[in-house]
Amino acid sequence: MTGKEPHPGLFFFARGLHLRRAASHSHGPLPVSTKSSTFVIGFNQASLSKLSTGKNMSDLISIIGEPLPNIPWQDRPQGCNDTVWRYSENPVIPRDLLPDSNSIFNSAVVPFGKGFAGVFRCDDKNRRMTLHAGFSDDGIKWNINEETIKFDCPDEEIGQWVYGYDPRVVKIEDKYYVTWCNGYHGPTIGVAWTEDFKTFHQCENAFLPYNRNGVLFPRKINGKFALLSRPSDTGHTAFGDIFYSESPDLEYWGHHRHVMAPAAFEQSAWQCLKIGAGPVPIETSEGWLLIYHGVLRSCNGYVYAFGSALLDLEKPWKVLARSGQYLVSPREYYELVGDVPSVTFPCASLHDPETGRIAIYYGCADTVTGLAFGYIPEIIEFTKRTNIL
Ligand code: BMA
Repeated sequence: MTGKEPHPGLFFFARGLHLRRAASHSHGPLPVSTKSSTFVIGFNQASLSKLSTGKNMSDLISIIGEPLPNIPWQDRPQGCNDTVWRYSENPVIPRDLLPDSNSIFNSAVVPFGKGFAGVFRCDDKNRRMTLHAGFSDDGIKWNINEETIKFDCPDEEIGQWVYGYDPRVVKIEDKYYVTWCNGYHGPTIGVAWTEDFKTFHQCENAFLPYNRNGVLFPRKINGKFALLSRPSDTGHTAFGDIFYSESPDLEYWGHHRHVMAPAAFEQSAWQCLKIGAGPVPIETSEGWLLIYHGVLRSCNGYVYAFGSALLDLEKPWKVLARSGQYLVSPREYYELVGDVPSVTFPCASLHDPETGRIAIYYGCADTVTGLAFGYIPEIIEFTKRTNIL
C-alpha cells in the first residue's frame, strides 16, 4: 500500500531533490506557496503517445503540495482502464464505527503530524447531522471521536449548533480551516479554524442561507481567501451552479463570480441537474484541478457522480476544461445501496506531488466512506480529452 514508486508513465526531474522546489522552480509563472513544494513531473515516451494533451517532452506538469510519501495507495488493478479506481477494501469507514452512528460519509481528511486528521460527517441514530474529529496513522483505519466537535464561537447566535454536514478541511499557511454546510435558518457555509483538531474556532458564516458545498482554495488568491460555493434552497435543490468568492478576512465576502452551470443533458447527463465543488482544488501548472460532483435526475431519483475540471490559476472562475465523462459514478453495491441509493460524493483528497498520486475520499450512498485512487497527470489528461467546453 505504501510503495513510493511513481506511476510507470511518469518520470521525474530531480526527483527527491529540492532543485525544483517552488522557491526556485523555473517552469512558468506558478504562484508560490512558501511551505509547499513543487515537483515537476513529465510523461515518458510510452505514455506520451497515448495522450491528447498536445504536449511534448519539454512541456511539464508541476503539482503544488507538500510531499506525502505515506499517501494511502493501491495500484490500479490489472485490466482496469479507468482513470480513477476504487480501493478493493472499500468502504474504509463503516456506518457503525461509533456506537451511536447511523452513517459516516461525506467527510474530509488532511495530512496531520506523522499521519492524518479529519472532520467527519456522522449522522447519529436520532438522524441528526453532526461533525466529529478523527485521526489515522495510515489514512485508512480511522479513530473518530465519539463526542461531537464543540466549536468555540464568540457570537452565541452564530455558534448555536443546529446541524452541520459535508465538511471540507484545508491547510492554509499555518492553520487548518473547516468549511461545512451549517444550519442557520437554512443551510449556509460555516467556517472555522483549528491548529490541533481539538479546539475549533468558529468564524462568521460565509454567506446568507441558502448555500452548500463551500470549498476553500489552499492558498490566498490575489491576496484574499478564495472560496467556491453552490447557492441552493432549503430542500433537495433541483438546480445549482458553482460560484467563486473572495474575502480579505474570512468574514466579508465579495468579488462573486460564476464558475460553472450544470451541463446540457444531451452533452453530459451525469451533471445536468446540479453540480458542486468536491475536494479542495489542487494547484498544478495546467490550472487548479477541481474534482466536483454532478447530479442526474433519473426516473428513480437523483444519481450523484463526480468528474473533474481545470480552473485558471489567477482567475479560478474561468474554466479551462471540464470532463464530459464522469470519473466515478455509483456502480459498487455500497454506492448503490444505502440510506440514499446511488450516491458517490467526494469531499476530500490527499495527493503526493512527487509521484502524482491522489487518494479521493467520497461518501457512498449517504452511508459509508470510500476511497479511490488515481494519478493527477492522468486526471488532467482525462479532463482535456473529454472536455465539453
Ligand atoms: C446533497 C447533500 C449531501 C448528500 C446528497 C445525496 O444535497 O445533502 O450531503 O450526500 O445530497 O443525498
